[in-house]
Amino acid sequence: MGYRVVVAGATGNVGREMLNILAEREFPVDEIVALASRKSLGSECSFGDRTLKTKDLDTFDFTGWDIALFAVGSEATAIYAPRAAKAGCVVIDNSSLYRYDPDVPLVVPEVNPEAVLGYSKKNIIANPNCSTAQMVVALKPLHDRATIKRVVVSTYQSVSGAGKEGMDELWDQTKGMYVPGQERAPKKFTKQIAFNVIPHIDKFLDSGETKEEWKMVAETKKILDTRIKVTATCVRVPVFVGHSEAINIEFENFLDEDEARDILREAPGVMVIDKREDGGYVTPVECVGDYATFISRIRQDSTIDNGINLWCVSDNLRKGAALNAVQIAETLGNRVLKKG
Ligand code: 2RA
Repeated sequence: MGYRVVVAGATGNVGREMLNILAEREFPVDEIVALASRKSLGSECSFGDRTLKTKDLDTFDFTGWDIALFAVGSEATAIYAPRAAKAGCVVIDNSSLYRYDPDVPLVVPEVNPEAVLGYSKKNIIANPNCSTAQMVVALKPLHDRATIKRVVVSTYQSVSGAGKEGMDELWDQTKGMYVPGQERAPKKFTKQIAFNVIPHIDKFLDSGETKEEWKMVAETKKILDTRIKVTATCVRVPVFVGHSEAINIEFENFLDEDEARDILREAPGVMVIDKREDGGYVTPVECVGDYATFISRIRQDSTIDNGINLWCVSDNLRKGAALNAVQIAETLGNRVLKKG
C-alpha cells in the first residue's frame, strides 16, 4: 500500500525533478497528480514510464491526499499550502515562505531527520534553500566531531536556481554574443550573465547582505546549530546546473585534514573526490543528475588554529530542491505516515 501524492508546480524545473526522483527512487505511490497554474494547464509531465496531464492547482481538492510536494513559489504557496494542510495533506514546501516559522520544521534528512516530527503543528514541512542544503550536508559530520564555530562561504550558483527564465537568459545571451541581431539585454538577472559573474542573488537587505546570503545564515542555524556563525557571499555564475561553494570552517577543536576526509567519506549523502592532481576534484558539470553532495579540495587552513577549507558541489535542482523534498517525504513515511 502506498501514498496518494500531489506535485504542485509540476511543469517547473523543480517540479519536473520531483516527479523524476519520486519515480527513480520508487517512492510508494498509489496515485499521483501533477498540478500547475492555469497558464500551464493541460501540459504533460513524465512520471517514470507514464505521462501525466496537469490539473488546475486553483480548483484542486486536497482531501484524501497524503503528501503534497510544492514547488510553486512563495506567493502561490501562501494561498494553496494552507488549503492543502487544512484538508489533512502534509505539505513539503520548496519556497522560502515557511522556512523561518518556528512552527514549521526545516529539514535536511542527513542532518536533522528527527525534526520531521514537528510537522503536525501546521501540517507543513519546509525544504531549505539550495545553497544551504548542500552546505549543511557537508558541515554536519564535521560539526559532530570538532564543533564548528564559524563558517565563511562563497557560492558559485548556477542559473537554474533562478528557474527556466534564468536558463533561457544564459542560453540566449550566449548565442547573442556571436549572432548579430540576436543580442539579449539582461532581464531576469541584473547584469549580463553570459561570460560574467554577478555578486547578487535575491534582494538587498538593509545590512548590505542579500537575502540569499541571509538565508544561508538563518537556515544553517535552524537546521544544524544556532551557535554556528556564518558569513556568506552569494554569486551567480554562467553555469546551467550545479551550485559550487568554497567553504572555510573554523572549529573549536583541532581537526586534521586527513581525518576530515575520512569523516566525510563515511557521511550520508556525501561523495569525496579529492586527489591532489589535475582534475582530482569535482566541477558542476559532473554533479548534474546525481544525488550526492560532492566534496573536494579538503585542506588545512594554516592561518587559524583549527581551520579546514573545502570545495562543495551539488545539483541544485536535486539535493538543493527536489531530492531533499522527496527524502523528507521518505522520512515522513518511515517515521510517521506509515503505510502497509
Ligand atoms: C537560487 N537559491 O539559486 C536560489 C534558488 N532557490 O537563485
